Amino acid sequence: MRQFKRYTVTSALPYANGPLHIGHLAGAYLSADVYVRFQRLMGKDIVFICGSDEHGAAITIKAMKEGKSPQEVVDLYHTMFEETFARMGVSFDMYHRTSAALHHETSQEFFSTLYRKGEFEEKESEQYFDEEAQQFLADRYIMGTCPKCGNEEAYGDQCEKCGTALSPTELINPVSKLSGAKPVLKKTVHWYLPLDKYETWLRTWIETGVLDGKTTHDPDDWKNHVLGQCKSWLDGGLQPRAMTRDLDWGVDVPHHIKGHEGKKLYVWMDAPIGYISSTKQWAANNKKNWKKYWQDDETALIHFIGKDNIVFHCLIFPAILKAHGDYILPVNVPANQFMNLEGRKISTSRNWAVWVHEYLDEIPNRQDELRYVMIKNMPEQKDSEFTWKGYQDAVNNELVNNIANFVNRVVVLVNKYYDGKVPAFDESLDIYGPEGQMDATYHDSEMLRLFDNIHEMCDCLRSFDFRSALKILMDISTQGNQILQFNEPWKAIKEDPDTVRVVMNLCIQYVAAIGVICRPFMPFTSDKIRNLLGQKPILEKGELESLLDKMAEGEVILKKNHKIGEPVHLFTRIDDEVISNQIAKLQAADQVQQSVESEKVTEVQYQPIREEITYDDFAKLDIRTATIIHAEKIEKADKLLKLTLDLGFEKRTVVSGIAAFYTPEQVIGQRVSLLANLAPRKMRGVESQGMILMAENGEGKLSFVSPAADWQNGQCIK
Ligand code: B3M
Ligand code: ZN
Repeated sequence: MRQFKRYTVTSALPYANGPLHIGHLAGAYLSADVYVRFQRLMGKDIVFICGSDEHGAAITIKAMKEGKSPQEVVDLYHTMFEETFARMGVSFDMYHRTSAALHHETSQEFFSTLYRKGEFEEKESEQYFDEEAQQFLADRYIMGTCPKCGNEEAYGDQCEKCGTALSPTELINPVSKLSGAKPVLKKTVHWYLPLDKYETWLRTWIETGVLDGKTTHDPDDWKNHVLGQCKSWLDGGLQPRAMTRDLDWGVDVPHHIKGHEGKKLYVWMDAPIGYISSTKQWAANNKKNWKKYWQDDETALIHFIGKDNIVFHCLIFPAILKAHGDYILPVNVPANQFMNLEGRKISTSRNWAVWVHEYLDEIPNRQDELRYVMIKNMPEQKDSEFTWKGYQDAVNNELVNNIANFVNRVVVLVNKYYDGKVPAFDESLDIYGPEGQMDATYHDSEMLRLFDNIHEMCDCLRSFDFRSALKILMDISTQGNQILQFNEPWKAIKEDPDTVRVVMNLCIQYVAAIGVICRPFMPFTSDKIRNLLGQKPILEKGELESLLDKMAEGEVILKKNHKIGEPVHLFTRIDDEVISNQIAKLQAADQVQQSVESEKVTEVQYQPIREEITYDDFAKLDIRTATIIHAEKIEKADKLLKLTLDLGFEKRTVVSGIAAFYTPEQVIGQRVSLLANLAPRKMRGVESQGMILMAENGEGKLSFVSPAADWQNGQCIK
């Protein structure tokens, strides 16, 4: 991405209706924080904006469920968000909220401008209405089956399964979330944004980066999955979208507009304007001019979001901004995909999540460990996965064994050999480098390598490739360890103290560099390293830029005789117990959920009885008792398991379509009934010698049909 004079970076405003989980962090917050901290270190003029999204059905439905007022709900979570973000080191310049008066004014002004310019189409239409609750049912107040993918839990505004934007009238079998009633259609008037009319310029802008004949950005800088979603929306044809709702919680339609009574702004109209009102508040607090950050071509506007918000940030909000006329459009929307947890989609309602505030309380003082693991697994291009085992391995094998070990060894040795002072060395000294080649200036060439690597890391950060950037940081630390390992100063100190001076000076420069370049990813660790080196904490005011300038001049980072501090451990190992506690906690939440679900009275569905057969037809089936003694997944077949069955007199291989319901571990030892004289059949290259009988319920779930536990294998079932 080209360089800009200033940057306005936003993270999606989280709905203030429940605590933050790691999926939120991985999506819109850590990514933005890494980017912003980096640009600050490069001396850029940048503002990092966020706040709570306090309107919309997400809030009022939560309030209704808990018997609270919407204001009580948003107050609770807004405070909690502020605290959690701060504890995690997410360094917003402003964290605002959409219930603030400044936001109401700002979004009303915006609406008025569009109204005055004649951008809206005022239309009467029939919309779903809940007669019991006496309320129109837009967005999340109504649920039904998605016409695109068949998901039965699609909302009136969007299907979260396939990402399609919906309107309530498209839902199949709609039901009111308020009363559970079947809604009726009723007439109402709303103001629509005619997205269909903007389609041409939106397509040109998305596909070529050209807006009103001027190039604003390079689409090649955008992530493929983001462009892909935008194009598929455009190809599907854009529809006018109502910007108002019949609700009593939200921003009032400005009162000078005829027919405003009982109407509020659509939450996706007001929430993105929240970025602007948040910037206004920041500017007011810091004596800045907010307009420069939103209305100047030399400002890069960048939205960090999760993939479910792509259409709103790439098409709808840009359309709103352009319709207003005074605003810049985003130069990039580096959306992330989703992070799964232990093999399953994170689910708030099912409590299948790692809640950030609980992590901070239960595994204290390990913010950077979580940041590290999240960034390492950031779902930048595709969905990714968080597992507790992976977390433990990354901390123990990478943070402890690599970075902490390197920094600690260097600090210990500098204290031991040179009384904690950075050693001077003979700059012309010839020593062998790690590759074994003769190198006249070993120190110089290793510093140059460091310099090149830092540059490469910066390029990755600029292009939103945070995983690769983090990898380079770790590689630099690995190189530091290799320098130590290769030269073994602890052995050479007696015979060759001159070489050891070169090596230790070099290593302390590496540590000093790491103290700066780890900052975007692990700010708390940066503070620790700087403290350890007797340096002032980083203020994120161009420190990386000046470090690179210094290195380009061939200067060292820490001057000779600079006094460093005593060694401390940057990271410590995570014990097995911490991990097993967290896994047990997830499993417990899952069990509670399962018992809640089994208590739900679902309407049992019965299949009709099939065509009559004779006893002879039945007698042809040879069904035997058996035990599953081995099970494994079949590659690239997510429904199939390859099983080995013990029939007493022989063993059989059977391929069974039960993988959606059982893991291999769950079925080992399971007693089953096997149709044993079914002709063998090849599935995915494996010959299946029989079929296991399963009971299937109305929801398509499967369960084994088993003989008593003490029954022998290989017996006939008749
Ligand atoms: N609150 C949706 C979400 O949290 C919404 C984002 C608003 S960004 C302007 O996913
Ligand atoms: Zn769908």
